[in-house]
Amino acid sequence: RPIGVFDSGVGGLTVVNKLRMLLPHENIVYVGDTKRNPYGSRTPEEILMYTRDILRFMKKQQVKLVAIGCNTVTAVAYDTIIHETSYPLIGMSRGIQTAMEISAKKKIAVFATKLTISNHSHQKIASEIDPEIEIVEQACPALANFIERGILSGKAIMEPLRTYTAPVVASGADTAIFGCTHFPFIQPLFEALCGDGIAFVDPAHEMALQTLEVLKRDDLLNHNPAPGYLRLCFTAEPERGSHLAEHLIPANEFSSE
Ligand code: DGN
Repeated sequence: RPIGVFDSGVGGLTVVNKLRMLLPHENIVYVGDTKRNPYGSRTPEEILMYTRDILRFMKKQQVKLVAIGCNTVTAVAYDTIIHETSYPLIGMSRGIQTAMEISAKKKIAVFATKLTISNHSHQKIASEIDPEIEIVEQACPALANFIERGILSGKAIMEPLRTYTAPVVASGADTAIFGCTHFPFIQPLFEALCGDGIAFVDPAHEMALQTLEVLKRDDLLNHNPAPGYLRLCFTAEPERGSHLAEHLIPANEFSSE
């Protein structure tokens, strides 16, 4: 049985990449909701509805676990849908703990969609663990659309990125977390603008580790020695999505069913 991963578009492929590095024998069914993205400017009610649609599809695929490759869904829908699935559901919220471990100044920036930021989800988790932690929240509404169009460098994307990174650099944060799964695809741009003073955390890494833990715990690991397949599904323009995915998934890792 496969693992399901989904996102509003191609962003969740950063999660797929981490999963395939750590769990190369697992089969993966990926859903990119290209028909309804970006999720970042939707309402929580809409996100919940889209998530339920995708989870119905995942159930038909007989998934053994779903990894939510989207921070926006994790922020606004996870607490509800966790009660509605018969298989384990992994969200993206663990990465903030890693960021807290590495931030000497206890000042962490979160780059995310508008909806994730207005939900303050990173802030809530962090201050429960350490009330003294300071979270610098930065919405980046323009970025996901560029990445969906395959634009990962150049003046057009650098301009809004400069606007988003400037206040974070000025804040003195020493650590930043990618609060949107699209952003690790442009990590070099973030790093170029933020300089050496800010270390970046990609929560997809923690998510992959957590997936491994849960698969082991529930005795769900795939012991077949062959490389797992990756099946990509997009709710609109599937050819464009698959074509873009080929560029976003390391070449030697790419094999779809
Ligand atoms: N990639 C998604 C996230 O992690 O929040 C959402 C991107 C979007 O739809 N704007």
